[in-house]
Amino acid sequence: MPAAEELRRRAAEAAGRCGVDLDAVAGDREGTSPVNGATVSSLRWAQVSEVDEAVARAHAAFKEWRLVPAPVRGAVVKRLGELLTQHKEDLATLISIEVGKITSEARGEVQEMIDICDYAVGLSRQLFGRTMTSERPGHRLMETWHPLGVVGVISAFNFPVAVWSWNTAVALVCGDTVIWKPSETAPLCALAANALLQRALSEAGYSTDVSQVVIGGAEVGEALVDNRRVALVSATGSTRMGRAVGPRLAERFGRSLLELGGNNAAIVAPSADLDLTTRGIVFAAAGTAGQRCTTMRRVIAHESVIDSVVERVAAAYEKLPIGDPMSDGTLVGPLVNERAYEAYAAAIEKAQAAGGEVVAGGDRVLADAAPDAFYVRPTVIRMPEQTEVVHQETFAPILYVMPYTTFAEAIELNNEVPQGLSSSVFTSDQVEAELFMSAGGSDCGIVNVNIGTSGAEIGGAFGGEKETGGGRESGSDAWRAYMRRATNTINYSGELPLAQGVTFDV
Ligand code: UN1
Repeated sequence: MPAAEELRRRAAEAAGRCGVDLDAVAGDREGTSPVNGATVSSLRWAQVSEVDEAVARAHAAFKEWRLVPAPVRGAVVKRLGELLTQHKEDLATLISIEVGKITSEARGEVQEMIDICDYAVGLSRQLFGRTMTSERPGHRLMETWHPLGVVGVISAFNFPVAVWSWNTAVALVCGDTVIWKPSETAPLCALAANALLQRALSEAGYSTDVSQVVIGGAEVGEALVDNRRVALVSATGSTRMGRAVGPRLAERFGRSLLELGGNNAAIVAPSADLDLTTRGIVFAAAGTAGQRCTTMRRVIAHESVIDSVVERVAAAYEKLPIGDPMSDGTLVGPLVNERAYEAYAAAIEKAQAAGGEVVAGGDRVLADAAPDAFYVRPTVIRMPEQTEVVHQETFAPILYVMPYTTFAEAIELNNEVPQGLSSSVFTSDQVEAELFMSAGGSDCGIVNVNIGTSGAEIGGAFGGEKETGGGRESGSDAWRAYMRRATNTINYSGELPLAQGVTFDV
């Protein structure tokens, strides 16, 4: 395990290279690394009054930014993409240090940021509205999309920077300004990413108030949610957080974009290619130490293949290297904190009490080498059925495996949980694949065939249904959430015919 001093120094250097002035943001709120429990940052948290000041500045900046032509805004996002490319290693280092991601996945997260910048640059020339046929002669009917306002972004620890970038790159080309409340766990990541964007803004001669970050706890997020000048809050986190945020925004008719819990399953059909299936399951279930919202938490395997699936996955789990996420070859880093470990241990206990059999993992490791960190073995539990604990999202690497007999039953089990983010089917039977993707199939926002539940590309819309919150971010037409639509009717007839055939002659 790296020494505490070493981590602190590497984090400070990486943040400094991205343009963070650590002295200017210093304070007494300590941030620790899940890698070894060491303190890696000491920062000042914002007061609620400072959030309102930031919103006022963002609102003033919006009045200018919304008038900048979208492709010109796109050029700023293009520059952000270049700066992210230059500082990919710095950001990846900060991600590994603050949230414990292995190097390859930390780099992947930064790559996802670069990808969304590319996407948003293209989008900046494609914020299309439609032209509709009018029912009246000599009239044109069309819609125009306009910037919405100040967007609040609340992000979680597990994708400490990518989630911000999906929202921000798109929001910026849409003409919005952004205030970001990052996870308390990853303030340096946030300061570093935002410093790069502020540099891109300054270079192009725009106000840095277009993109601000406020470091703090739940009260900072609440202040964004309650401020009437924040037009949209995009919040990623637990369903519990979403339950608090959604109604508060609705109360003031603010827009919300919620990305909440997942409880993602893969169905493994008798015709599945079991080598590919095993690899798909292991990355989705054990990757990121089970801490993605898209992590695979359930396998629903046909009774004829379940033994073989369990055996293969358990064998692969035996070989997973667990440890320092920044050392070569590690595939499983730490859990984010002690609370996450407690939730992991409690879920395993509950599953066992409900008749579950632990067939791989199930315990903490490296407690001697890193007593203040929480490394666990990814766990596979064979369950007799989909019991209560299986309905819950435990943010840790626990995979429950259940049997099915008919494909219809497998779909029922997939849809039975309260969450609806991601889902997969492993099958070589085209009819099953089509059924799973059909109206009567998976009820999730992401429905995959022969790949796992995690690791979505930015080109598609990302999000899910039911307790996942219904929001969509990233690609496809998700940009519309960040704009307001105006319907325009233009009369060039020289007459004044009324719609619906109404006459009103005076
Ligand atoms: C999350 O865990 O909050 O599909 C997002 C994926 C990533 C995003 C995960 N592209 O796994």
